[in-house]
Parts: sequence; structure tokens; C-alpha cells
Amino acid sequence: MIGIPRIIKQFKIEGQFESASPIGSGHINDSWLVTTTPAGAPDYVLQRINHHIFTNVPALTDNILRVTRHLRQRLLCRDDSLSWFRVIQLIATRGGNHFFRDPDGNYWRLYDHVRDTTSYDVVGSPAMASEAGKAFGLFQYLSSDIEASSLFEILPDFHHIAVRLQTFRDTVHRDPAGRVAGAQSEIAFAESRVEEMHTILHLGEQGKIPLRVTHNDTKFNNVLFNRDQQAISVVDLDTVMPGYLLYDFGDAIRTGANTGDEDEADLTKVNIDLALFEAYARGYLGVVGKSLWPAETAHLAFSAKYMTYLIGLRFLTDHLNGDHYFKTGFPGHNLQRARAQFKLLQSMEEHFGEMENIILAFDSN
Ligand code: GN1
Ligand code: MG
Repeated sequence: MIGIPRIIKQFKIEGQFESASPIGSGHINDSWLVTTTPAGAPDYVLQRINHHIFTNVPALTDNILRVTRHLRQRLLCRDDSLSWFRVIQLIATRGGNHFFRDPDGNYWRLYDHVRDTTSYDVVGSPAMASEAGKAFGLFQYLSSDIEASSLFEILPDFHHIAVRLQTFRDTVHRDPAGRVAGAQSEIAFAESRVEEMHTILHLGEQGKIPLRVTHNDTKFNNVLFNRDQQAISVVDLDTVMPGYLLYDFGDAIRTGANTGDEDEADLTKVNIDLALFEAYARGYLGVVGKSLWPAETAHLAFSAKYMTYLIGLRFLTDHLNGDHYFKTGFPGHNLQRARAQFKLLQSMEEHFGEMENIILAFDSN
């Protein structure tokens, strides 16, 4: 493989390459933090894009450039109250592109690294959940005047329940990795919730919720926090494309109001934390609350159940298919992730009335 220093040479960076170390816990791309000298020169985030999943890297890059430029432009036109928000920036290559394809066919890109920031896999406090809500709310707000259909649908049907179910059922039927017998209770769990999980799709088909520009990967670890634990940016813009706002809200709750890790083995640790849920919703609705359509507000609590189910279903499908999609750390990792998601869903089901009341209380204020 071509070495990282040679990759970095393709990009117009400030300073000299010093070091590269793996960062992040993404399941798809590979990322490194790149430091430079002299000491004051900026750091960068280098990524190898998984082009087996993101098969159209030029279109992907184009989406990101359009959205980040738009966000920056809108921030410029605003008063200082939003000056805390940073928009990550793709670094150009010497050839004038924003990605580089190496001789082995790998695709690389470079972002600036927002100084003194960290991301977290698990939420530390309601204050941080509220900060994350504010950041994703602002992302939603600032991208709201991009025409959704003008963005390339980079991963078609990404959160489409009927398509995901079809793939799941085909996989169960084919049993390509011989793992169906060992996952009977998870398969039955998934099948038992199918009907209710079509709700958002139906709302869209009935025109009760609009297609918007959405982030589509609003995991808590895609929020950057500064040293004072204030959220100042959102990252991982690969899946920004047309979608429903409910997907973004739900996915943020799935990861941002879970007391356990996404792949927690001890299921007693996996629960919905209502204080975190309330805090995220407060931060988020404080920014975008007034622009939501009634059916969006009415299904915010449900969206958390939906996205938890959907991602659980995707982990289970990948397990049954032989682990070709998500990176895994050990045998059975995807099954463990699916179990943790389904446990979280059960916890949400138990507390669903309280979740709905929390949203109702915001809505009546
Ligand atoms: C993947 O790579 P990462 O962690 O940012 C996945 C998301 C899932 C997530 C589950 C392109 O995101 O859809 O919600 O794993 N991204 C893609 O943790 O499939
Ligand atoms: Mg990510």
C-alpha cells in the first residue's frame, strides 16, 4: 500500500507532515489524525473512503462540498450568535480535486481538524446531550434552504424500511453464512415489530412529512466538543442527502440517550435514559422546533424506536450475511450489536409513554 506521507503530499496542506495515527470508531471508512510541523501549523483528518460502499466518490464529494459551502455562506450572513458553529472543510489536492485516487484504486480525502475538539461514543451528561441536539439542530436549520432533490442520493433507500426488510428476509432465506439457526430469537424479534416500523415511510408517502436535506448519520460520536464540553461542529457528512428529519432525530437518540455502548454485551447496561432524551430534544427543538410539521413533532418519540430497530436490523442482516458491511472487532460482533439495539428498543417500548409526554411538554410551550 502507498504510504500515508505520500498520500498527504497530494493535498495542499500548511506545514510539513509529521505523523499519522488512527482515530475514530467509524464502522465504514478508515481515519487518521495527521499532525504537521511547525507547532502552530494545522492538523488534519485523513480518510480512506470505503468505495465498496460509497461507489460514486465524485458525487459524494460534490454533495459534501455543496453542503459545507452553503453552511459557511449562511453563517457569514448571520449575526454572531451562531459563531460557535464550525463547518469542517475539505482540503483540495494539488490537482484541484477534493479526493485522491491512489494506484491501488483507494480513494483518499483530507479534512481540516477542528482544533481542541473531541468526540465521544457515549454521552457523559444531559448537558452534553443538549449540546449535541443544538448542533444537529443547527445543521438542520442551516441546510434547510438547500433544495433536497438537488443533492445526489448517495446511498439510495438508506433508511427505507421496506427495502431493508426485503434484504433481511432474502438473507434469512439464503442463509449464506449458515448463521440463521444461531440467531432465531433475534430474527423473531425483528419480525414481531415489522408492521409498526412502516409508520414513517407511510407518513412520507401520504405527504405528511417533507423530504429535507438530512445528515443521516447523527450518531453522538459525530458531534465535536470543545474543552468546555460545548458542541461546536458535526462531522461525517458522507450520507448528507434527501431524507426525513425523523431519521436524524431518531438516530441521535439511539446513540445519544443510550446508557450503554452500541455494542454492549451486558444488556442490563443498555437502557433509554429519559433525562438524556429530554435534554437532546430540548437542545434540538430549541433550534428547529418551530419549523417542524405537526406529523414530524408527533413522531419524534417514535423515530427513536424506528432508528434503533432499523440499525439493529442492519447489524443482524450483516451478521447473517457473513459480516461484509460493518467493520467487526471479533466473531459475532454484529450479532452482539443487534442484540444491544433490540434491548434498547425494548427499553424505549417500556418508557414510550414518558418519551411522548416529554415531547408533548415541549410542543405545548
Ligand atoms: C455506520 O461508520 P459510521 O459509524 O459513521 C453506518 C451508519 C450506522 C452506523 C452504526 C454509511 O456509520 O448508517 O448507523 O455505522 N454508515 C453507513 O453505528 O452505513
Ligand atoms: Mg461516523
